[in-house]
Amino acid sequence: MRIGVLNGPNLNLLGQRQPVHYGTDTLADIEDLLTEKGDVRDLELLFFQSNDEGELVDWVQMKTEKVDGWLVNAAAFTHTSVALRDALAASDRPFVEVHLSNVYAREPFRHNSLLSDLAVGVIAGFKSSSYLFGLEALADYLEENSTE
Ligand code: CA2
Repeated sequence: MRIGVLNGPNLNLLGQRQPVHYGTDTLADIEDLLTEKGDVRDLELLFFQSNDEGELVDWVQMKTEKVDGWLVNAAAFTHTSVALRDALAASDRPFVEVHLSNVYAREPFRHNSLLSDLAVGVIAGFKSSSYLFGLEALADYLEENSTE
């Protein structure tokens, strides 16, 4: 199975600031952890990060036919992007939404997600482990719902 791992704005700064919310792992560290887990679960992972909403939408459109599902941390676009929501909905591929921080313990504007009602599930608050839990959950979901 192939999974697209989508990371939104400012996540390229991980490891440099705000460790209380986001931990100390860099995005490259997280991608390495996911690759290790992917090898164990026989998953091929495609990674993409952008600070640009249109680039994220383009990537979803471009990779849709190549992936079985998505692991998504849309960062601030979680709370604002109808365009990314529409792109994920149009892709018709299941996705798990992940967040490093516990968004529900933060400012009220972070409590609303434009993606979560479309997601298979949401994992938040476990720093880089949120991605690992999310990948496990998505792989289990895809295996259980495979038509092959
Ligand atoms: O907790 C998460 O994973 C978030 O998706 C992270 C977003 C935030 O807007 C969401 O509400 C929750 C922010 C990512 C910014 O990442 C930074 C990393 C290091 C330094 C500054 C920002």
